[in-house]
Amino acid sequence: MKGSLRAVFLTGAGVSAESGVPTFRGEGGLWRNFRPEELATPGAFKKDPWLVWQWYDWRRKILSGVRPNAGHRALSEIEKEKGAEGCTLITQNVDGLHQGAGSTNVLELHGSIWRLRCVLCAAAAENREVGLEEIPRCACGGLLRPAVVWFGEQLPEEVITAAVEAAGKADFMMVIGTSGVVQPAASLAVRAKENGAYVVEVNTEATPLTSIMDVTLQGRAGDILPLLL
Ligand code: BJW
Ligand code: ZN
Repeated sequence: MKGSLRAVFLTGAGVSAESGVPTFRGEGGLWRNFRPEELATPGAFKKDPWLVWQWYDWRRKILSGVRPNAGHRALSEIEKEKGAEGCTLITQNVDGLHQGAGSTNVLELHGSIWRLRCVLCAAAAENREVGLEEIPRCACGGLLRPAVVWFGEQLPEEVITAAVEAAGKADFMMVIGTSGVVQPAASLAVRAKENGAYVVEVNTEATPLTSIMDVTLQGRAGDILPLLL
């Protein structure tokens, strides 16, 4: 991992699973029979903002009590060893655990659950309160929403632009703990591979991305990533 090779790590919910954060899909990943495709949408928020907020408040409560795990820590160590310039961490996670572990060159493709944004005036601010009794509101009166990316919404332009560039220039990409079904995140791995990167997957299960991988490491991120050090 040392030297001038450009490494990109693309992570998903599986990297936080060992911290006790539920994943989206698969066993134990659902909430009240909803699928993310049904709750994480602008339409769902428009129809029933309180229902969507209850989901986010439940998740923020869980997140406020968890800590980064050995997988997050290993990625932060790798960044320290290699230097942040040659080491880009692209995450789909909104939990902030990579930064909590000390990673600095982090691209949050799907935003952050700890930032709220007004649906009327777009004012945004960090907010870590949990245990909501009603929908939070902006000073302008508009409803506040989590500053995350829902289905059908564009990813933050500067973030996806930087991620596409990093993936295209990568010599090495490791894809960790993502089901690889959500776009455009999953296509970053394809882009890296097509541009000549050596691609490695770390996952407890096979995914739609497995077939393009040079190497697949089947197992838990928290067990496998520390071995890279
Ligand atoms: C372990 C482990 C352990 C467990 N160790 N591993 C092209 C084709 C078809 C559709 C589209 C397309 N382009 C765009 C779309 C539409 C859509 C999309 O992708 N749909 C597909 C589902 C079909 N995409 C979008 O709408 C995106 N926007 C967009 O493209 O804008 C332009 C556009 C607009 C309109 C039309 C067309 C284009 C936005 C996507 C936003 C996703 N948002 C969410 C919610 C974020 C906020 C929140 O957190 O609440 O992001 S959904 C949810 O899924 C969340 C995640 O980041 C994302 C990915 O999930 P992830 O991380 O992969 O988790 P899981 O649970 O799925 O998988 C966990 C994995 O870990 C599993 O594989 C386990 O095996 C593994 N694992 N424990 C290692 N210990
Ligand atoms: Zn406002």
